[in-house]
Amino acid sequence: MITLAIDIGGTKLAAALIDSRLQILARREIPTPASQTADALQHALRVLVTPLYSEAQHVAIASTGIIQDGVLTAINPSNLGGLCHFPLVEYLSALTGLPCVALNDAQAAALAEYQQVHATIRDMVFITVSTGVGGGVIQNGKLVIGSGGLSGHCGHTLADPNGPRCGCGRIGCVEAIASGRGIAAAAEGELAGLDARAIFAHAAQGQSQALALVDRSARTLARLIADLKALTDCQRVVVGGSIGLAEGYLAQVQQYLAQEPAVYQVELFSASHRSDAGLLGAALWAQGAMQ
Ligand code: ADP
Ligand code: BMX
Ligand code: ZN
Repeated sequence: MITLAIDIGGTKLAAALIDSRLQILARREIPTPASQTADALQHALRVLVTPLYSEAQHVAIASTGIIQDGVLTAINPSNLGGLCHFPLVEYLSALTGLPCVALNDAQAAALAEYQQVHATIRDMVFITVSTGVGGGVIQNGKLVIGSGGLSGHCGHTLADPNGPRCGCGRIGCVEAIASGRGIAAAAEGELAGLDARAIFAHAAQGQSQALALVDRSARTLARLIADLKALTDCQRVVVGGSIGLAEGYLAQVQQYLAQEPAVYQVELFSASHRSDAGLLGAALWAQGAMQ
Protein backbone atom coordinates (compact mmCIF):
# COMPACT_ATOMS: atom_id res chain seq x y z
CA MET A 1 0.00 0.00 0.00
CA ILE A 2 1.53 3.33 -1.08
CA THR A 3 0.39 6.57 0.54
CA LEU A 4 0.66 9.94 -1.15
CA ALA A 5 1.41 12.12 1.89
CA ILE A 6 1.11 15.89 1.58
CA ASP A 7 2.35 18.46 4.12
CA ILE A 8 0.87 21.95 3.72
CA GLY A 9 2.77 24.61 5.68
CA GLY A 10 2.76 28.39 5.61
CA THR A 11 6.10 28.47 3.76
CA LYS A 12 6.37 25.19 1.87
CA LEU A 13 4.24 22.39 0.42
CA ALA A 14 5.79 18.91 0.47
CA ALA A 15 4.55 15.63 -0.95
CA ALA A 16 5.95 12.11 -0.74
CA LEU A 17 5.16 8.55 -1.70
CA ILE A 18 5.44 6.44 1.47
CA ASP A 19 5.19 2.67 1.70
CA SER A 20 3.57 0.63 4.48
CA ARG A 21 6.96 0.36 6.26
CA LEU A 22 7.02 4.18 6.33
CA GLN A 23 9.88 4.40 3.87
CA ILE A 24 9.86 7.53 1.70
CA LEU A 25 10.09 6.43 -1.95
CA ALA A 26 9.89 9.86 -3.62
CA ARG A 27 9.60 13.43 -2.29
CA ARG A 28 8.89 16.86 -3.80
CA GLU A 29 8.66 20.34 -2.31
CA ILE A 30 7.48 23.74 -3.61
CA PRO A 31 6.83 27.12 -1.94
CA THR A 32 3.36 27.83 -0.53
CA PRO A 33 1.66 30.43 -2.74
CA ALA A 34 1.29 33.78 -0.98
CA SER A 35 -2.22 34.46 -2.14
CA GLN A 36 -5.58 34.85 -0.49
CA THR A 37 -7.26 32.75 -3.13
CA ALA A 38 -8.12 29.08 -2.96
CA ASP A 39 -7.31 28.95 -6.70
CA ALA A 40 -3.62 29.61 -6.03
CA LEU A 41 -3.43 26.80 -3.47
CA GLN A 42 -5.34 24.45 -5.79
CA HIS A 43 -2.92 25.19 -8.61
CA ALA A 44 0.16 24.66 -6.41
CA LEU A 45 -1.19 21.38 -5.03
CA ARG A 46 -1.95 20.17 -8.55
CA VAL A 47 1.62 20.97 -9.68
CA LEU A 48 3.01 19.26 -6.58
CA VAL A 49 1.09 15.97 -6.66
CA THR A 50 0.51 15.36 -10.38
CA PRO A 51 3.86 13.56 -10.90
CA LEU A 52 3.21 11.32 -7.87
CA TYR A 53 -0.39 10.31 -7.38
CA SER A 54 -0.69 7.59 -10.03
CA GLU A 55 1.65 5.46 -7.86
CA ALA A 56 -0.51 5.83 -4.71
CA GLN A 57 -3.55 4.00 -3.34
CA HIS A 58 -4.66 6.73 -0.94
CA VAL A 59 -3.86 10.29 0.12
CA ALA A 60 -2.95 11.56 3.62
CA ILE A 61 -2.72 15.29 4.30
CA ALA A 62 -0.98 17.06 7.19
CA SER A 63 -1.90 20.72 7.00
CA THR A 64 -1.46 23.97 8.83
CA GLY A 65 -4.79 25.21 10.21
CA ILE A 66 -7.62 23.69 12.16
CA ILE A 67 -8.63 20.57 10.24
CA GLN A 68 -12.13 19.29 10.76
CA ASP A 69 -14.15 17.04 8.46
CA GLY A 70 -11.41 17.41 5.85
CA VAL A 71 -11.72 21.21 5.73
CA LEU A 72 -8.88 23.64 6.60
CA THR A 73 -9.91 26.69 8.63
CA ALA A 74 -7.04 29.04 9.44
CA ILE A 75 -6.75 30.23 13.04
CA ASN A 76 -4.10 32.66 11.72
CA PRO A 77 -4.98 33.36 8.06
CA SER A 78 -1.93 35.61 7.61
CA ASN A 79 0.24 32.45 7.67
CA LEU A 80 -1.49 31.41 4.44
CA GLY A 81 -1.43 34.75 2.64
CA GLY A 82 -4.87 35.56 4.05
CA LEU A 83 -6.54 32.29 3.02
CA CYS A 84 -9.15 31.38 5.66
CA HIS A 85 -10.83 28.29 4.34
CA PHE A 86 -9.97 25.41 1.98
CA PRO A 87 -11.79 22.08 1.39
CA LEU A 88 -8.65 19.89 1.44
CA VAL A 89 -10.18 16.44 1.23
CA GLU A 90 -12.82 17.41 -1.31
CA TYR A 91 -10.23 19.00 -3.61
CA LEU A 92 -7.55 16.30 -3.37
CA SER A 93 -9.91 13.35 -3.62
CA ALA A 94 -11.48 14.90 -6.73
CA LEU A 95 -8.02 15.61 -8.23
CA THR A 96 -6.52 12.18 -7.56
CA GLY A 97 -9.61 9.94 -7.52
CA LEU A 98 -8.21 8.39 -4.32
CA PRO A 99 -9.57 8.10 -0.76
CA CYS A 100 -8.18 10.94 1.31
CA VAL A 101 -7.82 11.89 5.00
CA ALA A 102 -6.47 15.06 6.63
CA LEU A 103 -5.27 16.26 10.03
CA ASN A 104 -3.35 19.23 11.43
CA ASP A 105 0.37 19.33 10.58
CA ALA A 106 1.67 19.46 14.17
CA GLN A 107 -0.80 16.78 15.30
CA ALA A 108 0.50 14.59 12.46
CA ALA A 109 4.13 15.25 13.39
CA ALA A 110 3.33 14.37 17.01
CA LEU A 111 2.08 10.95 15.85
CA ALA A 112 5.23 10.25 13.81
CA GLU A 113 7.55 11.36 16.60
CA TYR A 114 5.60 9.44 19.23
CA GLN A 115 6.12 6.25 17.25
CA GLN A 116 9.88 6.69 17.83
CA VAL A 117 9.78 6.87 21.64
CA HIS A 118 9.98 4.11 24.21
CA ALA A 119 6.67 2.68 25.49
CA THR A 120 7.32 4.13 28.97
CA ILE A 121 6.57 7.57 27.50
CA ARG A 122 2.77 7.96 27.61
CA ASP A 123 2.46 11.76 27.55
CA MET A 124 4.36 13.81 24.99
CA VAL A 125 4.03 17.15 23.23
CA PHE A 126 5.34 18.01 19.78
CA ILE A 127 5.91 21.69 18.95
CA THR A 128 6.71 23.06 15.51
CA VAL A 129 8.45 26.44 15.36
CA SER A 130 8.06 27.31 11.71
CA THR A 131 5.95 29.89 9.83
CA GLY A 132 3.73 29.72 12.89
CA VAL A 133 4.03 27.82 16.15
CA GLY A 134 1.93 24.64 16.21
CA GLY A 135 1.52 21.75 18.61
CA GLY A 136 0.33 18.18 18.92
CA VAL A 137 -0.42 16.55 22.27
CA ILE A 138 -0.18 12.83 23.02
CA GLN A 139 -1.93 11.87 26.26
CA ASN A 140 -1.94 8.35 27.59
CA GLY A 141 -0.51 7.16 24.27
CA LYS A 142 -3.19 8.77 22.09
CA LEU A 143 -3.21 11.89 19.94
CA VAL A 144 -5.63 14.50 21.33
CA ILE A 145 -7.47 16.31 18.51
CA GLY A 146 -10.44 17.78 20.37
CA SER A 147 -14.06 18.03 19.25
CA GLY A 148 -13.23 21.02 17.04
CA GLY A 149 -9.69 20.06 16.01
CA LEU A 150 -8.18 22.89 18.10
CA SER A 151 -6.28 20.77 20.64
CA GLY A 152 -2.56 21.48 20.74
CA HIS A 153 -2.74 24.93 19.12
CA CYS A 154 -0.25 26.17 21.71
CA GLY A 155 1.05 28.95 19.45
CA HIS A 156 -2.07 30.87 20.41
CA THR A 157 -1.52 30.82 24.15
CA LEU A 158 -0.49 34.08 25.80
CA ALA A 159 3.20 34.96 25.93
CA ASP A 160 3.05 38.72 26.57
CA PRO A 161 -0.10 40.82 27.16
CA ASN A 162 1.88 43.84 25.91
CA GLY A 163 3.17 41.96 22.87
CA PRO A 164 2.29 42.28 19.18
CA ARG A 165 -1.13 41.41 17.81
CA CYS A 166 -1.29 37.89 16.39
CA GLY A 167 -2.97 37.12 13.06
CA CYS A 168 -5.55 35.11 15.06
CA GLY A 169 -6.84 38.35 16.59
CA ARG A 170 -5.38 37.97 20.10
CA ILE A 171 -2.67 40.20 21.50
CA GLY A 172 0.68 38.69 22.47
CA CYS A 173 0.36 35.06 21.37
CA VAL A 174 3.47 32.86 21.47
CA GLU A 175 3.23 32.65 17.67
CA ALA A 176 3.36 36.44 17.25
CA ILE A 177 6.76 36.44 19.01
CA ALA A 178 8.48 33.08 18.57
CA SER A 179 7.50 31.98 15.03
CA GLY A 180 9.34 32.71 11.80
CA ARG A 181 6.78 35.38 10.97
CA GLY A 182 6.96 36.80 14.48
CA ILE A 183 10.76 37.02 14.32
CA ALA A 184 10.67 38.65 10.87
CA ALA A 185 7.92 41.11 11.87
CA ALA A 186 9.99 42.45 14.77
CA ALA A 187 13.11 43.07 12.65
CA GLU A 188 14.14 46.70 12.18
CA GLY A 189 16.82 48.71 10.42
CA GLU A 190 19.23 46.59 8.41
CA LEU A 191 17.21 43.42 9.17
CA ALA A 192 13.82 44.89 8.17
CA GLY A 193 12.15 42.88 5.41
CA LEU A 194 14.32 39.76 5.93
CA ASP A 195 12.78 36.37 6.62
CA ALA A 196 13.64 34.29 9.68
CA ARG A 197 16.13 32.14 7.78
CA ALA A 198 18.15 35.23 6.85
CA ILE A 199 17.86 36.58 10.40
CA PHE A 200 19.28 33.29 11.76
CA ALA A 201 22.16 33.61 9.28
CA HIS A 202 22.87 37.12 10.65
CA ALA A 203 22.70 35.76 14.21
CA ALA A 204 25.27 33.10 13.28
CA GLN A 205 27.55 36.00 12.23
CA GLY A 206 27.03 37.62 15.65
CA GLN A 207 24.74 40.50 14.52
CA SER A 208 23.31 41.84 17.78
CA GLN A 209 19.70 42.52 16.72
CA ALA A 210 19.48 39.12 15.05
CA LEU A 211 20.83 37.44 18.20
CA ALA A 212 18.23 39.30 20.30
CA LEU A 213 15.36 38.24 18.00
CA VAL A 214 16.39 34.58 18.14
CA ASP A 215 16.87 34.84 21.90
CA ARG A 216 13.37 36.33 22.35
CA SER A 217 11.90 33.43 20.38
CA ALA A 218 13.81 30.81 22.39
CA ARG A 219 12.85 32.41 25.74
CA THR A 220 9.19 32.55 24.70
CA LEU A 221 9.29 28.90 23.65
CA ALA A 222 10.83 27.86 26.97
CA ARG A 223 7.99 29.55 28.87
CA LEU A 224 5.46 27.83 26.62
CA ILE A 225 7.11 24.47 27.37
CA ALA A 226 6.84 25.13 31.13
CA ASP A 227 3.13 25.93 30.63
CA LEU A 228 2.65 22.74 28.61
CA LYS A 229 4.35 20.69 31.33
CA ALA A 230 1.92 22.15 33.86
CA LEU A 231 -1.07 21.47 31.60
CA THR A 232 -0.26 17.98 30.31
CA ASP A 233 2.39 16.49 32.66
CA CYS A 234 4.28 15.56 29.49
CA GLN A 235 7.34 13.33 29.94
CA ARG A 236 8.98 14.64 26.78
CA VAL A 237 8.71 17.61 24.42
CA VAL A 238 9.84 17.15 20.81
CA VAL A 239 10.58 20.24 18.75
CA GLY A 240 10.51 20.49 14.95
CA GLY A 241 9.96 23.05 12.18
CA SER A 242 12.82 24.85 10.41
CA ILE A 243 13.32 27.24 13.33
CA GLY A 244 12.97 24.53 15.97
CA LEU A 245 15.58 22.50 14.08
CA ALA A 246 17.93 25.41 13.40
CA GLU A 247 21.48 24.99 14.72
CA GLY A 248 21.74 25.95 18.40
CA TYR A 249 18.06 26.93 18.83
CA LEU A 250 16.92 24.04 21.03
CA ALA A 251 20.02 24.40 23.22
CA GLN A 252 19.02 28.03 23.81
CA VAL A 253 15.46 26.98 24.68
CA GLN A 254 16.92 24.40 27.08
CA GLN A 255 18.99 27.08 28.83
CA TYR A 256 15.88 29.20 29.46
CA LEU A 257 13.82 26.20 30.56
CA ALA A 258 16.55 25.29 33.06
CA GLN A 259 15.89 28.64 34.79
CA GLU A 260 12.30 27.59 35.63
CA PRO A 261 11.47 25.74 38.87
CA ALA A 262 12.11 21.96 38.92
CA VAL A 263 8.46 20.96 38.47
CA TYR A 264 8.47 22.55 34.97
CA GLN A 265 11.53 20.68 33.72
CA VAL A 266 10.94 18.19 30.92
CA GLU A 267 13.26 16.40 28.49
CA LEU A 268 13.60 18.24 25.16
CA PHE A 269 14.40 16.48 21.89
CA SER A 270 14.71 17.56 18.26
CA ALA A 271 12.27 15.87 15.88
CA SER A 272 13.96 12.64 14.81
CA HIS A 273 12.14 12.76 11.46
CA ARG A 274 13.36 16.35 10.94
CA SER A 275 11.23 18.05 8.25
CA ASP A 276 9.49 14.78 7.27
CA ALA A 277 7.60 14.39 10.58
CA GLY A 278 4.34 15.82 9.17
CA LEU A 279 4.45 13.67 6.03
CA LEU A 280 5.18 10.48 7.99
CA GLY A 281 2.55 11.27 10.62
CA ALA A 282 -0.10 11.80 7.95
CA ALA A 283 0.84 8.43 6.41
CA LEU A 284 0.62 6.76 9.83
CA TRP A 285 -2.76 8.35 10.46
CA ALA A 286 -4.04 7.14 7.12
CA GLN A 287 -2.71 3.65 7.63
CA GLY A 288 -4.62 3.55 10.89
CA ALA A 289 -1.56 2.42 12.83
CA MET A 290 -2.28 4.73 15.74
CA GLN A 291 -6.07 5.02 15.66
P1 ADP B 1 6.36 25.47 7.11
O1 ADP B 1 5.95 26.53 8.07
O2 ADP B 1 5.85 25.67 5.72
O3 ADP B 1 6.07 24.10 7.66
P2 ADP B 1 9.23 25.52 7.81
O4 ADP B 1 9.18 24.52 8.92
O5 ADP B 1 10.36 25.39 6.83
O6 ADP B 1 7.94 25.56 6.89
O7 ADP B 1 9.31 26.97 8.49
C1 ADP B 1 9.39 28.13 7.72
C2 ADP B 1 10.05 29.22 8.54
O8 ADP B 1 11.36 28.82 8.94
C3 ADP B 1 10.23 30.51 7.75
O9 ADP B 1 10.02 31.60 8.63
C4 ADP B 1 11.70 30.45 7.29
O10 ADP B 1 12.26 31.77 7.10
C5 ADP B 1 12.34 29.75 8.48
N1 ADP B 1 13.55 28.97 8.12
C6 ADP B 1 13.73 28.17 7.05
N2 ADP B 1 14.95 27.60 7.09
C7 ADP B 1 15.56 28.05 8.20
C8 ADP B 1 16.85 27.86 8.80
N3 ADP B 1 17.75 27.05 8.23
N4 ADP B 1 17.13 28.50 9.96
C9 ADP B 1 16.22 29.29 10.55
N5 ADP B 1 14.99 29.54 10.03
C10 ADP B 1 14.66 28.93 8.88
C1 BMX C 1 -0.69 28.27 13.06
C2 BMX C 1 -1.92 27.48 12.64
C3 BMX C 1 -1.74 26.02 13.12
C4 BMX C 1 -0.44 25.41 12.62
C5 BMX C 1 0.74 26.29 13.05
C6 BMX C 1 2.06 25.80 12.44
C7 BMX C 1 -3.03 28.37 10.63
C8 BMX C 1 -3.03 28.47 9.15
N1 BMX C 1 -2.10 27.58 11.20
O1 BMX C 1 -0.67 28.39 14.46
O2 BMX C 1 -2.84 25.24 12.70
O3 BMX C 1 -0.29 24.10 13.13
O4 BMX C 1 0.50 27.64 12.59
O5 BMX C 1 1.94 25.82 11.03
O6 BMX C 1 -3.87 28.97 11.26
P1 BMX C 1 3.15 25.97 10.01
O7 BMX C 1 2.60 26.53 8.76
O8 BMX C 1 4.15 26.87 10.65
O9 BMX C 1 3.72 24.59 9.87
ZN1 ZN D 1 -2.63 33.87 17.98
